[in-house]
Amino acid sequence: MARRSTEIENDETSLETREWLDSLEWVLRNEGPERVRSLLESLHVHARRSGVGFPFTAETPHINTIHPSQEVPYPGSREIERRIKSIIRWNAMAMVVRANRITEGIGGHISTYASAATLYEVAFNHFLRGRSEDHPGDLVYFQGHASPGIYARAFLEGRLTEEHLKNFRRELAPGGGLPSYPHPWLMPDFWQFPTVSMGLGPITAIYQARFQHYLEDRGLVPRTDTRVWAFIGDGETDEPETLGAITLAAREQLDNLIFVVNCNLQRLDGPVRGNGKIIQELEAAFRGAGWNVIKVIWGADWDPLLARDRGGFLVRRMNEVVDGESQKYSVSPGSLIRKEFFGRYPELEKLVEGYSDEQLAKLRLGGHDPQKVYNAYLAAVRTEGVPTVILARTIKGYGLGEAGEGRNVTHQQKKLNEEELRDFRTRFGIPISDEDVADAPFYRPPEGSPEMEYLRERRRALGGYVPKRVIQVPSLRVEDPSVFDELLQGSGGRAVSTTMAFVRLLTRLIGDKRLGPRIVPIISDEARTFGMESLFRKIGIYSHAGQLYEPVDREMLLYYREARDGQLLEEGITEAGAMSSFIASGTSHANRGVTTIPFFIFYSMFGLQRVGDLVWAAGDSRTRGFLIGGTSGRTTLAGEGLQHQDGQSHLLALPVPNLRAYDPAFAYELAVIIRDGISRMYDRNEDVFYYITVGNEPYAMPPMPEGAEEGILRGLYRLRPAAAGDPALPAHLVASGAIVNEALRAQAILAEHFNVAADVWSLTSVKELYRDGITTERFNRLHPDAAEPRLTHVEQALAGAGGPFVVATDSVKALPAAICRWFPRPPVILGTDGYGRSDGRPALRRFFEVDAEHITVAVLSSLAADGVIDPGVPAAAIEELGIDPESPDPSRV
Ligand SMILES: Cc1ncc(C[n+]2csc(CCOP(=O)(O)OP(=O)(O)O)c2C)c(N)n1
Ligand SMILES: [Mg+2]
Repeated sequence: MARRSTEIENDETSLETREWLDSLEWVLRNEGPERVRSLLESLHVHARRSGVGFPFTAETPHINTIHPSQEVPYPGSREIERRIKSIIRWNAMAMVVRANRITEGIGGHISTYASAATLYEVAFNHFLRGRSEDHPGDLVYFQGHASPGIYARAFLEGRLTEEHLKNFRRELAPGGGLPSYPHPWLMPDFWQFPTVSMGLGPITAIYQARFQHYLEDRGLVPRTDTRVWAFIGDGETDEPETLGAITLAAREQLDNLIFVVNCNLQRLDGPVRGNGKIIQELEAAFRGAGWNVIKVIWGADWDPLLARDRGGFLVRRMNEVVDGESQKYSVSPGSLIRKEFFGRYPELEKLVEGYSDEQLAKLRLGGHDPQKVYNAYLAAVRTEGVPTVILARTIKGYGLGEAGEGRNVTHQQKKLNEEELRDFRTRFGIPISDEDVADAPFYRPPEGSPEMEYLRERRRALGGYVPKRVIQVPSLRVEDPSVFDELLQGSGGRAVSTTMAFVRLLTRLIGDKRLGPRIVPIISDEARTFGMESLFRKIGIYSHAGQLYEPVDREMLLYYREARDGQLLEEGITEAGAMSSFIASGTSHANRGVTTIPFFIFYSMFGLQRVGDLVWAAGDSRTRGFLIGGTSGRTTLAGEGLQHQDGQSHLLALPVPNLRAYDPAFAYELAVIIRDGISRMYDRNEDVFYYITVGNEPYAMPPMPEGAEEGILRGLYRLRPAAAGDPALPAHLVASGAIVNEALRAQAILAEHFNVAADVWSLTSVKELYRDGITTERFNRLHPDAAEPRLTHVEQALAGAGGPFVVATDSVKALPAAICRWFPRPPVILGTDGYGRSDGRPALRRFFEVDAEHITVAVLSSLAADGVIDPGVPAAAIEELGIDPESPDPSRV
């Protein structure tokens, strides 16, 4: 095995190299690191100028960033902290083991927290500030799968009971239990950030840190040193969201942001980079992006070895061992480590001559060494001007021994047998007897014990418990309710789009004295698309750096104005980033004690479809705010074709429980919906958020019909009753968004040419009707003995309406199909299933069969099927209206 590397021999041990190194050492000792840096820089420049090229490297050697000489001593009691940590380890493990005994296969994770315990405990005991009168507290994104450890700590702190722990992953048990992962929806006083969909924690943490600067720069909160901590898995860094926004963090100088990546080298199935080195790879990525990178790879046990490694053999060996091999060494006996790791070079073998095999097996890694972790955190919080990432090397399943430590199966390990429990107990010194250990009882030290006193004192000193979600904000209303009037009164015949109406309303709202400053418009490079560029000048684009250049369009009225107190968040082309800002803003009432009102306006096709998981996380986070899906409607967005024409976002909004979704046709509908939204979210404090689609088709906006408001909010109202046609030939046209205009046109055709008296209904929200419908159905199902069954809103609205029903929408047919069982009879549904096409609106509506002519034929065909009119009538109408019955089925071509 032993191999003498000629390369090393020639380099590290050659006389010439030694002389250079000795000189460097002398300079370091006598003149300090600054001088060393400057000398190396000069050498580098000189070499370059002499034509010596250097291969690019963004990596530093695979050793700790902080040299032992730069460390400060540990400030706390290592011994008591170790005991507290051990107890938390035990309870976290016991929670999972017990849950799986009660319900086979209920899941849970032992090994993730086992590897991260030191990373968390050092932070809890010395860094994470709780929210108090004097400080808003730090914002901490816990790794989702580490939740057993966070619960176990809260149990010691007295914030959770034994009952809670017993019912981990059994929330539906009597008395309630604990959710598997961090969910503010399920524990609104505890969890702040849903992190378990991997990648969402990191990206939302970055935008959270930026949003903290935004709030401070705009003077909405006092400037503080609140920090955002994100604990992340190394496997999680594979998610594009994890690394996708790290350049923003550096560009924005987010020194209030700290990433802690738990580099246990494993993910669920196996090694993160078996054939490579994840720590080095991440170092390069973060350094390249401009972050301060602190590697915490080796524990203090390695310091003397590194100090004696004069020839650089140890560092070389550390650099060359790939992660798959490292993982193996971390669970191998000392004899194997001696043979395979140190045995590679005779100098290394010699280095550990005085070490027993047992000592070699116990050489601790950096992420398990509180001294190293403390110093990394200290350096991170002292860093100015750039964000910090800590790459901490740990062992997955640390302490599980044979039950899974460092094994590829460890992520899924949920059961420990009696012997394994006993070993765990003994290893961590938990005072549980041999008789009791098999039951995996929870353990809390008695009140007054040094552990409890210490734990409480530490949290007191740091301002209180973490995590904790607190809401103490006054409700918020518009100062001037007349801001909505303009939209309610209609456009006076002028053709405008609902998008234009929205921008008008937003501008008015921003001008409102009370509400205005709290509004946070968010854009992902589409402000001009939606005609919002006037906001650039008016309220400014937020930039922490201000504007360091004279914009090219400075002469123009609406120039691109960036400002430190700018109000608009122009995120660039990142819907995921913009959604993260939306969440940060929409939860600022809970996380920073100030209400802000986000309006994120985006291309509807690149919203729920593209960042649906972030929308789900927004719901879980109890985010309040408005998502505005612009240019929606498969046939309303002309020209853009297959990739842009959205006919499904409302269907995707349907399953998000607290998301209210509206598809208004007219400006007044929009005004009523937004007015109600503001009232619900900021005055009545409901944890809902809104998805409202707007279109870019201009048409005259009518004034609001008398008494329409309730129907608009419920989702359906009679917009225009039939004014002509034979009352004995009734029909009902139900339409949403811009297709309402097609229904109105069909109403006229039907009356004029076919004597049919059709009412037109505006369907503002399928989702509201659906929610009401399933709740009503459920009540009736469970109360069969009630005097009267309850009626759904659809049933109430359409009661007594005779004749056929045709529903026409710019969405897929499955959307209105969700509510059609409450119609007096099954309606004909016209919708836009299929891939879009690049063409104008009339051609698109004909192609997708949602135009007035198709609506007309649908009514006539229904009447013929009812036997009310002759089948020849619709057949002739198909001909007369220019419809080709043999045209291709748009849902299939
Ligand atoms: C988006 C997403 N995909 C998959 C999962 C399932 N999952 C849960 S944990 C895990 C592995 C985590 O590995 P790592 O990030 O390294 O964390 P560790 O447990 O090793 O600390 C996976 C794939 C998830 N939670 N989210
Ligand atoms: Mg991992």
